[in-house]
Amino acid sequence: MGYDYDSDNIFAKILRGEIPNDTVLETAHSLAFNDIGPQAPVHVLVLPKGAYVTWDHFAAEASAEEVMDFTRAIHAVIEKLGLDPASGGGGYRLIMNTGPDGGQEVAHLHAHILGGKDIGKMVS
Ligand code: DGP
Repeated sequence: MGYDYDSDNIFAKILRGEIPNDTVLETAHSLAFNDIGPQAPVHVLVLPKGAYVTWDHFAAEASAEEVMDFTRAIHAVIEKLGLDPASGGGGYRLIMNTGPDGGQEVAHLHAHILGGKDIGKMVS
């Protein structure tokens, strides 16, 4: 088994500039853009630019600089869109669908940030 990255996936094409995206934020190692089929008023995807299939792949093999950049990029999107309750925002949900049981469709690690309204509870 192991981590087998397919560079033909749609987010790899977006990162190479072959497919356009609605960029929210870009850092040295991460890119954030609006989801093509938003499930909430705010639905942003945040990707590390490196070739990582899943969160596990990233956590195991990314450099400390990439991990910090990705973490701070997610935070920067949350701040930019005014979602952080500590800054007066209404909150948000952060999701990483992983593998077939987790419903992951695109095999390049991405975090979903959902918010902009009360989106209810998923896990109690
Ligand atoms: P997941 O199921 O976690 O792999 O989420 C994949 C998400 O990617 C899904 O919410 C739809 C979104 N998506 C798929 N193709 C594109 C695209 O070409 N552009 C953008 N912006 N989003 C896309």
